[in-house]
Amino acid sequence: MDRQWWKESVVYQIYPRSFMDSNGDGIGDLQGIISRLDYLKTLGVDVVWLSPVYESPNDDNGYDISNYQAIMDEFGTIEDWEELLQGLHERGMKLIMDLVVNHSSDEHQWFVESRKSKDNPYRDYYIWRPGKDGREPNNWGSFFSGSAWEYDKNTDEYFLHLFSRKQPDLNWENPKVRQEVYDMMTWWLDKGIDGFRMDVINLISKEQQLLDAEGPEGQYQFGGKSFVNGPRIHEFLQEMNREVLSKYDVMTVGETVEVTPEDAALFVGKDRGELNMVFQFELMGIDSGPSGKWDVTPWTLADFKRVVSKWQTALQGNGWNSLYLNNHDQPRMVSRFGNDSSPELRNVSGKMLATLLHTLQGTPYIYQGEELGMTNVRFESIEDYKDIEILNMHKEYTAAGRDEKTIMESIYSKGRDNARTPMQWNSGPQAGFTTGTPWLPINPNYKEINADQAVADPNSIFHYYKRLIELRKQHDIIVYGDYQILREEDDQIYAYLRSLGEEKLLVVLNFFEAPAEFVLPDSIHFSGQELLISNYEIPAEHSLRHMNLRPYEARVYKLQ
Ligand code: TEU
Ligand code: CA
Repeated sequence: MDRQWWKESVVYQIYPRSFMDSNGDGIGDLQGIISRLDYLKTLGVDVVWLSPVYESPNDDNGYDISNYQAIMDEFGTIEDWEELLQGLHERGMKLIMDLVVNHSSDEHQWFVESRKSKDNPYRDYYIWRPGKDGREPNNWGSFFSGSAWEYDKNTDEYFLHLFSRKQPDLNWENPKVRQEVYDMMTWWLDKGIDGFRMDVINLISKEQQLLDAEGPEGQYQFGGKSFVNGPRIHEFLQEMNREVLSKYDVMTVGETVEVTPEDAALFVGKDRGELNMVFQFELMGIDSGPSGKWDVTPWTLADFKRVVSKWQTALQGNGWNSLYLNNHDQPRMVSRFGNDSSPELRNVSGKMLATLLHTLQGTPYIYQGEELGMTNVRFESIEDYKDIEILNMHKEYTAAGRDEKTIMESIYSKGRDNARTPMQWNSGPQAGFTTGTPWLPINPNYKEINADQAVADPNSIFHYYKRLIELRKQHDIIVYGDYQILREEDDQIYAYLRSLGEEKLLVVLNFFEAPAEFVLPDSIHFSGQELLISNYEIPAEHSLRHMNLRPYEARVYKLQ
């Protein structure tokens, strides 16, 4: 068993803008986080992943960085950051920072220089190309609508931006860029951080001809073939590991869009010398239709189980999974995969989903508010939304003549602001998040759904998460056990075994509101059983051979 602290950890993601405001400007900040560290300690998480807090014009809420070694004014000072790091370490928690180096902000000094002239020493820090026939250099579309190229009149060339036009892609072919990144990483690591989450890290290597993507004339296309897991990606990551990461006891998780388990094994394989784990997007795509995330289609448990099982088995013994259903880019999981139609169903379905995430093989990631069962939001007007991805989509679809109601329904289902409404701390004004006006409106359900209520209620989702995290510490099998799905064809129940030596862990999850019967395969023998956790009261005398499961019922047994 290859024991590693990052395999045994539970990570909690903080989106600083929406976590806790300490100075009444309606924007979360570092001192706000510091004031909530005991809450995190009570929950029992081991690592905090802090979304970007660096200087940024906030075109993409901090994922557009203008100074990698300075703290955004709105969030506080580097002294506040040092205090946060110390506060976490004193409580036995670790801190990983967000590394956003596929692109910088266009207000970064490097880009300010680069756009000055074609022979500026920083020109090749970015990807500049002349236009073609009076148009962009190729037909690639941006993740945030429109072209992935922006014309810059001053030097009569275009620069590449896979995301917003204020997020120019860095040119990783340039060894000076790579060295700048490694020096910056070393600066943060020498301050004592415990690792990095790496933003779209598998996009940094582009094939150099920058060829058009296939697709009908006159439409922007996803150019993924030219930059997803590009030609030099493993060379770059192995160099980053050799030059920087290998010198520290750190945890790394790469955000890798479009990866398959086979690709992932090349990033996280034990002897690859690259990353510890990656965030895959396949599971996040099971409710997207052919034209992408806004083409909302119903997901099926068959698809859900197929994807999770594939990843569990593909990385078994050679790599490691990250386990998540929520983050700052995804809608709230209890609304998307659970049931938020009533407090009772939200409670049991939130606990069922948590049981899945904390009993699979891999490191679980909790996104702020997930432990409270926070839900999606429905703002009446597009004016209330702030996310650039939402606003650009709304503009593009409106211009294309789509009707407002359909557009808003897509935003209600999949918009990133679902995850970015401020943390709901209590039932007081502005949910205790701020004494001012929040940068994004609070979800109106904060009076029922908030941390004070959850911590006070032993039957809350919060205390269920706390118990799951404790179990992880008590039972190696939860971390290191092999995974084997049971009753794969069942379209309502997700059941699986984890095995480690003679021990077995049986997990049985009813994914829906309808009651369901589960019959344990005869092939599973055991002499003793211990119920470790369930989201319902289970009568002391009950059979494991045949279970009648209530709505969203989850059960975890240790079998001897
Ligand atoms: O996200 C990368 C990414 O692919 C997301 O844009 C995702 O595909 C999309 O939002 C799904 O709705 C990372 C960051 O997590 C995201 O917040 C940034 O906007 C993006 O990179 C650019 O830095
Ligand atoms: Ca503030």
